[in-house]
Amino acid sequence: MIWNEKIETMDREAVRAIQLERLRETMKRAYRVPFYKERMDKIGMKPEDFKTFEDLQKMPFTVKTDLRDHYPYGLFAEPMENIVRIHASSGTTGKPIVAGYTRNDLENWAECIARLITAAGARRSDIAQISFGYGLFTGALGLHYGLEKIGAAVVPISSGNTERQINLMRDFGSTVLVATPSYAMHMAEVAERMGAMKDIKLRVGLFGAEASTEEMRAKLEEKWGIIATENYGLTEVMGPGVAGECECKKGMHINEDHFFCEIINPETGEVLPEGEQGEMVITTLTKEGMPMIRYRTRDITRLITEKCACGRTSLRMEKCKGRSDDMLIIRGVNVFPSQIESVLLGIKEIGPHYEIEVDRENYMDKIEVKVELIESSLLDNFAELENLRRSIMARLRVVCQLDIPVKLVSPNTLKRFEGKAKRVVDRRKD
Ligand code: DLL
Repeated sequence: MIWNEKIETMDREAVRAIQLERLRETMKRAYRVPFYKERMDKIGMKPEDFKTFEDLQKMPFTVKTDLRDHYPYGLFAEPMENIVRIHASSGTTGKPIVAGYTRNDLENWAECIARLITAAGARRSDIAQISFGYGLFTGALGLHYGLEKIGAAVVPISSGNTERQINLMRDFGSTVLVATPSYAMHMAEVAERMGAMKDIKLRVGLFGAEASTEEMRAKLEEKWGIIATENYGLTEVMGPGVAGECECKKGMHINEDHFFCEIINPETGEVLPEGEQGEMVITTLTKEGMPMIRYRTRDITRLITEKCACGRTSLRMEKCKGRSDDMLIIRGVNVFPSQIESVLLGIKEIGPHYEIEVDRENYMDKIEVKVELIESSLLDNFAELENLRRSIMARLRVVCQLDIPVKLVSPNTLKRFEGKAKRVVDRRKD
C-alpha cells in the first residue's frame, strides 16, 4: 500500500520541478534569517536567483556549530507567534540543537511519517507501541503523529521500564514496535527471559535514530518474528521522516518533495556524482519554522537511483555506514563501528551487545572490543574460549584491516541502552 500514490510514484521530472519551485520559496523564507541573508548577500544572490540546484550549490554549508552559535532561536524564520512546537537534541557536547515548527511543519511532518510507516507495512488496524523516549527528542512525537494520521492505535509508553514494556506489549497486543534497534534488541532479551515471546503479536518494527547493520536487522527479525525496517532523520531538518524503508528493505525512500539531498566528499566538500558514497547534505524544501540550507549531516551514505520494486519513484538512501565524526582512526587506519558490529553479530557464540574502547598509550592508539558470550559455561573452557577469541579477531582483521584485541565477558554484563546506544568509549578525547 502507498500512502500518497500521487506524490510517491511521480515521475522524476515532476519531482525535480516541485523541488525547484519549493527551493525558491525556501530561499525567500531563509532570507528573513539574518544568518542566511548575510550569506546570500555575500555571494551576491537574491532569493529569486536560485533557479537551479547548481545555484543552490553556491551557498556555503550549514553546520552544527552554526545552530549552536544561534542558540536557541536565532535560525527561526517565523516569529514565535507562529511557532507551535519546539524540539531539541542534546548531542554530546555543548548547547542543544533547537528546532521550531509551525502548524504547517507539524502537518508535513505527520505526512512524511505516514508515508514511510505505510511503506514499512504499518496499517490503521495496528497497535503501535512507541518505545522512544518522549520529550524534546523528535523520535517519539514524530512517529506518534504519523501513526495517528494513518489511524493506528498509538501506545505512547516511552522508553525504559522494560519488563513493563513487555507486559503491556503482550496485554495490549502491540503489533508495531517503534524503538532504536539497540533498545529493541534489549527488549527482546527481556521478553525471552520473561518467557513472553510466545504471546507477543508484533509484526513490524519501525527502527531508527541510530546506525545499525544488516546483521542487527537479521537478529531482530529472528528474535521478534517481525519485518524490521529502518527510518532516518535528524532534528535539524525535522526529526524522523526524512526517509524510510519499504517492505523491500533495499534503501530508505527519501521524501524528496520535502528534502533535497546531496552527497559530498566529507574532506573536500565537493559534490559527488550520483551513486557515490559520501556525506549527506540536506536542504529543507517546506520547513517554515526553521529552514535549513545545505545542512551537513555528517552521515555517510549513498543515494540509490535504481527503481524500487515497490513502485515508489523516489531516490533512496543506503543504510548509513556511520557518521564521519564517529569514524575511528586507529594508528592511521579508518574504522567505522558499523564494520565491527557487522563482524560481531555474525558470530553465533556471542550476543549482540559490545563495547569499543579506544585509548592512547605512549602515543600509540589502542583499541579493544568487549563482547558478551551467550553461554557462561564457555568461560570454564579456556581452550575453546581462546579459539573463539582468535577467530573473532581474525574476522575483524579481514574486515577492518587492523588487529583488534577482543575481550569476552560473561552474559548480561555490558551496559544496555533504552535510547541511542553508545558503543564507543574514546578516551583519547579526554
Ligand atoms: O534521531 C531523529 C530520528 C528519530 C530518526 C527516530 C529516526 C527515528 P537526532 O537525535 O537529531 O534525530 O539524531 C540525528 O541520528 O544525524 C544520524 O547520525 C542518526 N540517525 C538517525 N536515524 C538513523 C538511521 C533523530 N536510520 C542523527 N541510521 C543523525 C543511522 C541514524 N543513523
